[in-house]
Amino acid sequence: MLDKAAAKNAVNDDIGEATRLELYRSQVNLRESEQRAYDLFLQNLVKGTSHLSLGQEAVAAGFAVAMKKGDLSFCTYRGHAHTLARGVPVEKVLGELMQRDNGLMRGKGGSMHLMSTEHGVMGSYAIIGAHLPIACGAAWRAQYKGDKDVTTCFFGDGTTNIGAFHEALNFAAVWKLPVIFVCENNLYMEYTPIADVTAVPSPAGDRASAYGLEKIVIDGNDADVVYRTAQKAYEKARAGGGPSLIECLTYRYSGIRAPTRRSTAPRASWRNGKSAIRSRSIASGSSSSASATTSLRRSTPTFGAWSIRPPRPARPRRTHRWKS
Ligand SMILES: Cc1ncc(C[n+]2csc(CCOP(=O)(O)OP(=O)(O)O)c2C)c(N)n1
Ligand SMILES: [Mg+2]
Repeated sequence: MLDKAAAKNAVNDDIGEATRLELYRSQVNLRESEQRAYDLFLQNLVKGTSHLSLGQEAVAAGFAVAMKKGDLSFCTYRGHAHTLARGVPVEKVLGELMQRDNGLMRGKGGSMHLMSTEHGVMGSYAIIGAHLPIACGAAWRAQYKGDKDVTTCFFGDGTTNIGAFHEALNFAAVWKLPVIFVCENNLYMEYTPIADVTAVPSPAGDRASAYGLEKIVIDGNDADVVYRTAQKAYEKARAGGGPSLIECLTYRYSGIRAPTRRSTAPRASWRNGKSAIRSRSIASGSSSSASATTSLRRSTPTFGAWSIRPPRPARPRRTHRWKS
């Protein structure tokens, strides 16, 4: 039989129940918001394209919970989760995807251009690698002015073979900038397995030593691990210890963009992003994941087509056909 008291002591260590619940809530919020974006896309209510990060929630939640107010974050075209995790309301993000006036950019930017300076969200960048040098600039400003904020820059594994990645890391290391580079390694860059086009097994981690940085490769699907790693990196950066490069191993359930799907083969080896949180919070006897989910649903705003769930198509639309 499960000894709840023992489990509580073992689990609620440095993280504690309140933070663990925050991590869990954030992941549920991200998962459900992205699922909603997917549904709206299938209803043809999202214009243009939409890059989802279903399955990668633990990275966004773990870092955002570890950040302080005033910290800055930069992300790619796959930026819904990173924007929501910083506290931007879901109706603003989905409104933007639907080109509504209530959207974050009043409907003028769309999925790939989410930004909210008020929340420290410094933009989503569609050009691979373009935002890494810009993140260095933000961190340089903090260093120059003696501000204590830290900048976080999220990017994919494919970005590690782009020149700007290496230039930014070198620059950040030379100047000891308060910037954290976070590589979300989901195994693929568009349709290409990253291992087929990269000289080293860990696309970010194995490059760290070239810039005098520690190799950090973590389970990016475990929010506890992400949160602890992020906290350490933020403490180091705030103390003037310079940049960190963190590779988070994760897996995206959907294709490069809605509504494409991915092969299910590698999926089995990847845990659901929220299962670690759910099992820990139940084992520790803290508020159950079910009640967290229920209260989250209760507080979820409804707007427009929010409650409409269309029937799933039997097969996803094929957007790519390889020539033999
Ligand atoms: C400089 C540049 N080259 C090519 C592209 C086209 N492109 C869009 S997404 C993508 C794949 C990026 O893969 P990764 O960095 O692993 O991020 P993920 O999509 O897996 O999150 C590419 C090549 C681009 N946006 N910018
Ligand atoms: Mg990738």
